Amino acid sequence: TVRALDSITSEGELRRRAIHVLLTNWTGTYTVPSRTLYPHQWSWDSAFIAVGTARWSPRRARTELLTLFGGQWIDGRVPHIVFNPAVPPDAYFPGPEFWGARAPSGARTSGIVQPPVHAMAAWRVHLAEPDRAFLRRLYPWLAAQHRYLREARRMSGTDLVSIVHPWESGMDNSPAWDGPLAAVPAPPIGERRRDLAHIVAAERPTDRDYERYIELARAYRDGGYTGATAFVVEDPMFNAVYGAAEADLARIAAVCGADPTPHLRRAEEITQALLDRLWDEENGIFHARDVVTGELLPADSVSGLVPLILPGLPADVADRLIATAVDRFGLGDHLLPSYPPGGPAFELSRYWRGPSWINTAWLVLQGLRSRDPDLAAKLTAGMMEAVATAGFREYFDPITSEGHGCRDFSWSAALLLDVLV
Ligand code: 2M8
Repeated sequence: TVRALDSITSEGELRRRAIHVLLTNWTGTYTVPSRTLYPHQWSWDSAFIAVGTARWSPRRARTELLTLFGGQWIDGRVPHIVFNPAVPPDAYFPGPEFWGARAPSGARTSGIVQPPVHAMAAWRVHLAEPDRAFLRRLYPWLAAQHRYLREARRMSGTDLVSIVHPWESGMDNSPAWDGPLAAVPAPPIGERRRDLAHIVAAERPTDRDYERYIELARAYRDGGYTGATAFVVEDPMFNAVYGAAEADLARIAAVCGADPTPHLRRAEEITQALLDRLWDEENGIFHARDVVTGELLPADSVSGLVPLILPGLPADVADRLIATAVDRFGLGDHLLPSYPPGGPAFELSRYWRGPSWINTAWLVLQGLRSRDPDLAAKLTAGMMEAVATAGFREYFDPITSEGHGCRDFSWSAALLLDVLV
């Protein structure tokens, strides 16, 4: 299948174009996800960007991660946005004035987090060009990031961590959040949305969604960025990434001369807690749990497949997840959608409610490679075909690969570079 691509675009050409996108979006110290829609530094974007950037400039990849951690708070949290002071404050909503937060470095930031893919990224950057001094510098910061999650976010009292805002999941308007969001009040926010200046409304979250996002963020901010909000959820992807990152932290610790065993133990505990609390045996997928009501949330999403990346996931669970990915998400036939095409909430082009995204495909790929190399090759070919057809768009129609969202989107370029190697 990879060969079929020759007729569309050669691998060398794709690589050249991907590097061009990353060069265009590089600011000197980090890479914007998009020049138009997302003009600041985003937390998990930077981790994915570092993975791909390491394939052509390991030095830049190290700078990308070190810059992001320049926005880390005293309590260890890595904010989901580090604002660029050179960008006009109204270029993105909600901007620095809304969040009203500063890191000890002086950087203006948001106050919520995103999936902690950073230790996974740091390890891959090190593999691309071993640099012990880099890992030694980053390791305490990564450890603090994880300590924050462990100490402030184990809100059910188990080994799983909770998110307190849909933006923390990275999958903002996933159908999985429809239930818990319905309970959140939604006062009008006026005309402040900036995203609609760049992208058609049909490809973005709705105004109702935004009203709730702002209400939740306001309440969390007014509580001093601690405690719960009306939205407290244990998400499979967030926790799977957190567990896989602990396993990579163990590798990083070993290189730094620190003790890897606490990280390995935590990776096991997180894996076990995912199985105990989020595995839906009947449906063969992980589902998010609403910590407010205690209920499992019924919507399938690609988030529920990401636990495949956990090294300690039992083989029978992994086999069932792969079967679900094939049967309900069409893995093997087309690029992995964010929500199953046969599901009641499916939308072809609306953001996280159906379209395929390169980052979630890449995460699942990390778990598939050792377990099912043939399917992994098909998924890789699907990723390449999507960008060869549509360019480095933000997301793609899972069936036709038509591109949606912004153009020249950094993680689509970066993760393509990673899989092209
Ligand atoms: C999207 O989220 C931001 C808010 O954080 C937005 O809609 O403005 C999501 O796709 C998120 O996963 C991503 O990190 C961010 C920047 O690419 O955009």
